[in-house]
Amino acid sequence: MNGTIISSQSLKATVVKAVHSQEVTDIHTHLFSPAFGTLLLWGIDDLITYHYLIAETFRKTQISYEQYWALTKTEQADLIWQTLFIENSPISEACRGIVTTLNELGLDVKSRDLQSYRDYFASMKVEDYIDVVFALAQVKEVVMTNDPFDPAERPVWLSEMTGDPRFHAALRLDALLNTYPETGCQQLTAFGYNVDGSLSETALKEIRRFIEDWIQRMQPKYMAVSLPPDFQFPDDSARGKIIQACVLPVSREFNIPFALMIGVRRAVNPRLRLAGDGMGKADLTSLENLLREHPNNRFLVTLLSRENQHELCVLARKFRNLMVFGCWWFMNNPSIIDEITRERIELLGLSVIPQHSDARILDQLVYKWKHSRQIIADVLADKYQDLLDSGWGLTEAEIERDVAALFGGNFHRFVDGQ
Ligand code: RAT
Ligand code: ZN
Repeated sequence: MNGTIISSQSLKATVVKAVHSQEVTDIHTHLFSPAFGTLLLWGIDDLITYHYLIAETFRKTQISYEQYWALTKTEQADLIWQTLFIENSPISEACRGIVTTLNELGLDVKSRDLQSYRDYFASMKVEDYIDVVFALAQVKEVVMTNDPFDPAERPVWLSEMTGDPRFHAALRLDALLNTYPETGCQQLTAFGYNVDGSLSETALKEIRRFIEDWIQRMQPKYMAVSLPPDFQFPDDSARGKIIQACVLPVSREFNIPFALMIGVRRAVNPRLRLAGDGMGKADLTSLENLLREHPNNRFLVTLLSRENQHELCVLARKFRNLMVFGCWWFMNNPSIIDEITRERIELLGLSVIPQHSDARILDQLVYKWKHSRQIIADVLADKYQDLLDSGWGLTEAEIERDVAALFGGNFHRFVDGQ
């Protein structure tokens, strides 16, 4: 063996150091590069009005939905701050995240002085602030969520924008796959594609052309869709047909994986807007069919239901064209991250992408990665300790190699074939 073998006494510190110093590739966020202007959210008022906190505020105030949505963003942030941070202790994961972030930025969280936080952000230029956040969070690069149907985003892609190379694209296909009959067909027609509601051969060819055009334009790391728990495949619906005849062949031809995010029930409470989505347990037979019938396609998968996580690990043992990633949304809480990270590592070893941030607001990278790193380090330290207890020897370089795979290497190998 090359290198000094680590003792049990120094194991934890070695793992913590490796996990905290390894720069991460964040494979799913809702962040944007500065070229997208106001689509890039950052700063205290965006942090406080995160939709996770909006949902929690309604549980603690009497304000009506209508009254809340009529407030300005600053007024909304004032209400949330007063409700969740002043009148109650901010112990939920989303609230704690704000405290961690402000603290890491060097602000005095004991003062609870919202105005002083606002003053700090008012003095920042976003380009500089990106560097501050990436450095604090030890994030090397992020993957955005890019919707070619979004009227705010489209013009930026259609213009000669020059992006920040740390922000990669992901071609999000929800509008194509989930609402084709209702709106997608009409929108594609307006964009100049010769499609129809009955998905004729011509329409399918045109949809392939649409996807190819956007692949060329965005150079995405992967294509992605969020799906309801009752997602079926194969299936005679518009979604099933478009996946079969368009997404899968284009994914193979361009060598771009397809990410499936399964388990969301949109607008369970529409009055909560973005905060109103729910979840459900999925039937993973559909995913199994996809993986078996399409061995030459690669799939990135994350699931919203805790009850599905074990099944997903077993599926990944059967199909190497499946890469399990992240603790998505309602899974992104310490107790569940701890549980499913252990489960994944026990069943799949180091062949997973344990986490993504799902950050919608730039600053969230700081807390989401800090909190997750703590848990991932705990899990790894336990697993390495078990090995040492069995007489195995480990070096610091081996631990660093393993952490590098989890925090970016596995993604790049899966996506870029590196
Ligand atoms: O986590 C979230 O913020 C959700 O609202 C969704 O954006 C989800 O992550 C998604 O990508 O659909
Ligand atoms: Zn997301």
